[in-house]
Amino acid sequence: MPDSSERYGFVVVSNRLPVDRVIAEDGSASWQHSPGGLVTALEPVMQANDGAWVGWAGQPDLEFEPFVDQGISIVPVPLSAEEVQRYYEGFSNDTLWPLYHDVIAAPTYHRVWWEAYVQVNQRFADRAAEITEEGGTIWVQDYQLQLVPKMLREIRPDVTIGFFNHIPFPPLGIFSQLPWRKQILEGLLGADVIGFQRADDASNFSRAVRHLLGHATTRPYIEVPVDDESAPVSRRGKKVRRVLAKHFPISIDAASYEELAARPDIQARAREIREGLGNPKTVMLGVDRLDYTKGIRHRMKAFGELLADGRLSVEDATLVQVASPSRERVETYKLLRDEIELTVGRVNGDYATMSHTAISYHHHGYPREEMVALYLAADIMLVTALRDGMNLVAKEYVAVRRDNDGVLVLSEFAGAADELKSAMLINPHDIGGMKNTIMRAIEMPKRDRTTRMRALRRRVLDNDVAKWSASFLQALENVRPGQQITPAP
Ligand code: GDG
Repeated sequence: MPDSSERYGFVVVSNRLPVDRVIAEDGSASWQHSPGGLVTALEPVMQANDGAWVGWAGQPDLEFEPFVDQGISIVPVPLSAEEVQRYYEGFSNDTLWPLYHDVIAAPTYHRVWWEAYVQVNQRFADRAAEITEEGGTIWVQDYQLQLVPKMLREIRPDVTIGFFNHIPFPPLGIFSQLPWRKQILEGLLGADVIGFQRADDASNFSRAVRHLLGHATTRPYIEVPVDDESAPVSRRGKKVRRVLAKHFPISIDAASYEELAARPDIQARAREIREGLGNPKTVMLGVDRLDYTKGIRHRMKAFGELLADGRLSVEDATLVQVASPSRERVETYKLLRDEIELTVGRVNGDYATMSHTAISYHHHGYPREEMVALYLAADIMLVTALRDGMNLVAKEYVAVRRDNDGVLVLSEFAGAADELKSAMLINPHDIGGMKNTIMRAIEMPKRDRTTRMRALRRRVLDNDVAKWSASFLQALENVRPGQQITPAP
């Protein structure tokens, strides 16, 4: 166990720690790894760097000493039940999340939520500042902690600060709704490097900074005015600090997915899944957290209409939908679950037979082995997000398809669409277009499937999560405070 005065050269800060506390039936407590995009992405980096991870353990009022889990020092930030409700469920998941995802659901603005957000961000910043060694590097993750970079810089000007936004950054017209828009921008600008998923996110951010704060930007840099006499002088004659705001598309640990996909027991499980579904000609799959951004209803509507039109029958095609439970205490998510389950019930009620179901719906989380078996069992992967920072599911599906088969239907509103151009790209709002694309995917000749999947695989295997973190950390190393500003030509 690390003692509480231990210092680390590399510290990751995120809302959630990469562990869950589980209580067994006999009442004993233990720690378990938790799934999710961020954990999947950062675990290998942390293990390789012997780093510390600062975050919340997922339960209110849980205080414990730091401990080491799979080579990562786990450093807790406790939250009270009221803070969880205001900072996390409220401001993070009911204000920022819908605002940053194109207001698909209406964001709620509450001043007490904002106050809790400020207070909790300060606690994360203080904890990270306490455990980071002189001249160390701190990498802050995601929208729950956008004020942390500025707070850190105020306490620890010696450290290098990175921030990565896993979700989209909205266009100015939408971002401007936020009553605390300036504070958020200033909070982020405390970082040396601000990473986004897509180039569009980075330009949305720079535009917001120009319009709302009036700072000069020369892509990909932002010039933040500072008081520091030793700071370099900008073209406008001001002392400035230069912040890099750029896209670093996140990825997956592709090799580990390939390994799982090569395992005979997992391949056998994939066959068993198909048999369990009554061996339809085509198995289609959706895997998402149960979230309104993921377009689950749009996908079900398209599939239901294909059955209604008689273009598909349940012997031809089954849709397997894994909707892992998410944010169940937030009202919008409760309503969404009801709507989705109503749709599943209707479609199955209308079209399922005694031997074939239409939508095989699972409101569960599964072990990764089972997810890989599902990917292998699926002829068509449906990623129909209305807005998504990246979408790792799309990349995971591609990584496991060592057979170069399978078709990825991918929303152009997912960050992954910028890279995975050989997928069948769709606009999920266009239900007619989505139906036609699904039919084209079902009917696609093997040769075309192989050509597309080969290209997709090359992209994902060559750009894995190790490359993502290496390029972000390289950028951090390059942009230290006090660097000269290169004059524009
Ligand atoms: C955010 C951004 C961005 C899901 N259900 C189970 C399970 N999962 C895993 C998937 C995948 C991950 O969770 C989900 O990642 P996504 O990228 O699809 O989506 P978000 O959770 O919304 O993640 C997103 C990401 O951050 C990373 O930056 O791409 O845009 O919204 O890895 O496989 N894993 C297991 N059982 C499940 O039931 N084991």
